[in-house]
Amino acid sequence: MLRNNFIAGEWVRGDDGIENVNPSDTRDIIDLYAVAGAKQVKDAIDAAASALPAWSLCSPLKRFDVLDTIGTEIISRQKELGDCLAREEGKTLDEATAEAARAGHLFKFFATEAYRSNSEGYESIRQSVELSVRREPLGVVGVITPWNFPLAIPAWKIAPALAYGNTVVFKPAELVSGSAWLLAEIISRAGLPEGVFNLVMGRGSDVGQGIVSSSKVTGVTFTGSTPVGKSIGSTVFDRGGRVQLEMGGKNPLVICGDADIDVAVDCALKGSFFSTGQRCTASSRLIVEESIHEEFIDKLVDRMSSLRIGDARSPETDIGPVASEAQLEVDLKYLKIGDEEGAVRRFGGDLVQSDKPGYYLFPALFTETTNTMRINREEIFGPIAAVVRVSSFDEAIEVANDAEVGLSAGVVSTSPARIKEFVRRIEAGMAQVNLPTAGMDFHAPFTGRKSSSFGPPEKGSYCREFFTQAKVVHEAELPAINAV
Ligand code: UN1
Repeated sequence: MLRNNFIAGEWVRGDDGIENVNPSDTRDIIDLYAVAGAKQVKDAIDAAASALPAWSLCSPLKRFDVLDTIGTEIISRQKELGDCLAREEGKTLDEATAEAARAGHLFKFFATEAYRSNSEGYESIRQSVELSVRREPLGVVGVITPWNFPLAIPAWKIAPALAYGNTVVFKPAELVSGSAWLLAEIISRAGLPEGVFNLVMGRGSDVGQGIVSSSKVTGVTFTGSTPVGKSIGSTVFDRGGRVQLEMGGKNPLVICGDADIDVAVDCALKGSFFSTGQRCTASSRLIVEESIHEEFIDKLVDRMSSLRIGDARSPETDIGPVASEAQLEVDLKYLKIGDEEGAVRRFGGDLVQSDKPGYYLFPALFTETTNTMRINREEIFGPIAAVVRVSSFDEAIEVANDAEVGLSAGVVSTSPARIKEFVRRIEAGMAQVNLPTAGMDFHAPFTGRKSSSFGPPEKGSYCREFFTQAKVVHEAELPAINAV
């Protein structure tokens, strides 16, 4: 069955269709999804622009109701949504169901934020002048999302966009059209006026480009790779629009000599390999102090050897397949680069034989690596981690900060003083203490430093800075005699 785009309140056929393939079993075609042509992208943007004036003025109660309704339905259908997500993206059923629930809670969080986008008053320094800052919606927002969190990331961009009075043109990654379509279908029945929310599926090179380059799209919020983000950023900047970019990570997990070894191994295992390592918050650099280095590696390899790699929807599976053939090629390329750079392939990295044709790769651990190697500098986005041995805590921080990106960073230690120092000195948007570098609370802001992020943080109340624009109003009191 062809799943259509949603434009101006109608489901419309695409110019073309893309088959969505299950990475756990490539014989399984999930469905056929419409690809929007240039005219449909334009129609969606026009519909969002026409719907903007009324939606931006509608009561916060209406916005609350719509977002809360969406959140409730997502939460009540989390198993079904999680099943679709696991089937098309390859994360395990538990991870996928938890992501669906997270998406529902994000809608509910932003439902309440709809009441908080109000103006603020200040005391003027001048007598008889009133000073206020109004929060007005940004306008038409282009939402461009990646394949690795097909429900949560769209939720944390679409929900605040709507809560703060914007209209939306949503372009999901084509690899995960199934989850995006289900989400859009739920949104389409929640009571939004036509044109407030539009779905256009298809490739970044044309559908994404159409959104990014349209002068009617006031702002673009994007999560994905650093090169694509930078290119979107400069296109939107050149035409005077606003961008919010969440891009790559090369997240360090510092294991101090005083760490609880079981906590350290658990954080590394989950942070590096769960969700098949396909998270921009994954721990890809394990920076380990000398005194604990051997013990940490032995125990991590021990835990890795019992990981079960298999069909994402089988209850026995710990790690699902790589999401696509293209991503598997990237992973294999970096495994080769690591071997050629002289890193020791201590464990894993082999293709896993299965009775199903799927993209199964055993998680890999490199040891004896240096921070200058490409495997420690470039984002791989796969189940591959590298250990860098350091001789002191100071050196650990130096290595952790020696990166072009600064998204998430973790420390495992039992020393309150070291933890404090790590949190103070680490150049990252998010610091995780005795926790994996991935996995953030849904109501907290999400942000990175250096090349990881551009623009105001996502999520939490902080994203209001992106989804609204300030208008500063100085108003003189009229002399009593003239006031009507
Ligand atoms: C998380 O680790 O909780 O694309 C979420 C990503 C991030 C989301 C990570 N933007 O991996």
